[in-house]
Amino acid sequence: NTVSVIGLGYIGLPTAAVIASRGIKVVGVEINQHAVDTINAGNIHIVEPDLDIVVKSVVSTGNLRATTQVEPADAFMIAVPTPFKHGSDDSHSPDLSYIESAAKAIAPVIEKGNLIILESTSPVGATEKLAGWLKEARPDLTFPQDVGDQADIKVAHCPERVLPGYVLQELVSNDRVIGGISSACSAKAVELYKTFVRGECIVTNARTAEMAKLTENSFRDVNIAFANELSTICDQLHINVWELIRLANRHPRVNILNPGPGVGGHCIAVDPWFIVDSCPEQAKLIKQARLVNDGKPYYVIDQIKQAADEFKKPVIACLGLAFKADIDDLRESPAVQIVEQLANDHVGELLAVEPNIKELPSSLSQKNIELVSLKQALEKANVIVVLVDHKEFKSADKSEFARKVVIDTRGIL
Ligand code: SAJ
Repeated sequence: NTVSVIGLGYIGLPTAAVIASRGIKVVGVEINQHAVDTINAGNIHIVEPDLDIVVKSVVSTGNLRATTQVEPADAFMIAVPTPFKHGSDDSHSPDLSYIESAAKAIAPVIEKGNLIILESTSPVGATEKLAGWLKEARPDLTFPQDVGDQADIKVAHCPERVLPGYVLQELVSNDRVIGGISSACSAKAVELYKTFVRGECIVTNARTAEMAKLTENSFRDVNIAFANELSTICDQLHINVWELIRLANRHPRVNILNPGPGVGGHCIAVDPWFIVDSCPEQAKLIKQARLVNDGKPYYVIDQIKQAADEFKKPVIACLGLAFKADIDDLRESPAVQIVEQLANDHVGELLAVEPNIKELPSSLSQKNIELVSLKQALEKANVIVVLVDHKEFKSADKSEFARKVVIDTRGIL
């Protein structure tokens, strides 16, 4: 049996590597030639703990190979991005063009008996669309949306749910929601996932599986928005929000998440919009939560500006640039958004401390932001802004902070 994984990014590559580590032949298809060459040399082009070791080993045994060309396989797993398109009227509609391209790429090589799985987080209805695109390209084959269980081609949605930083563990240990277009599609998908998933494989239909994934991330977004809103209310009322949340969480049925400088990453700030786009009339709370979380960086920027105004020569140290603790991923990071805006507005001298990277991306270094150690930052700065709760900051000697104006968006103090 061979599995073809379409898209070797943050989800596709670990998935391909884990399946290959079970002795299954995996071919990864990726349009980025540099990524293909890197992987075939046994290296990785993304950052994820231990992934390099697994990839090196499965490439050396020949179980994983990357290519830019689609080839026949028994199963195809599509793990391509599903970003959103910004409308002129503040709308955010899902961009399914990568899924469509993947469908058009594999259509010529699919054969009777093949299983096609959509792993990308998708709006409700996307798996049916995928099946439609395949059918359009291959009128010689039968599809489950027309003939149900008897179809030549099986199609299912199985959303990834792994947490960046813990991908290799969670790929294996998490339960999986598997939504086939017919029950035979689900059954065939379960068979494949059972080869590497230790969690439970729970079967539903494709639309419910799509919505389940969007719901998980929206649940988190709404709950973080609640915490972020509390933090601004507490500032108004001169209450320490961290103490407040600690106290409220002593209630057996209350579990408030942590406020922060905003919500980053590639999922939680995106997926709720897919629900809003599908049902704008109904999804009022979900939309409001997005707006609250997207507004939080601007609130923090205002706080920093006010603090800087107290100094003739403000030197602002921003602790953390990553989108969350203990990772080096700076993409879609509210911390980066804040630092960039401060630079654009010439708020003062800007120092950034990010223990997980060796040099600043050019977009930041061009703006005269300087990457320094925590020690240097504490020596030089008069304003300290905690943007990420990295372990290096949590364990730092806090007496050093006492002589500074501190804005602690993560509550590490
Ligand atoms: N954040 C807070 N306060 C909190 C928790 C998180 O401000 O109490 C912020 C983080 O700092 C970060 C953002 O939210 O900026 C998102 O971080 P996260 O750790 O909540 O989630 P992600 O984006 O790394 O991964 C999520 C996970 N989803 C859920 O936990 C429901 C993961 O399981 C998904 O697979 C992933 O999205 C995805 O790919 O969809």
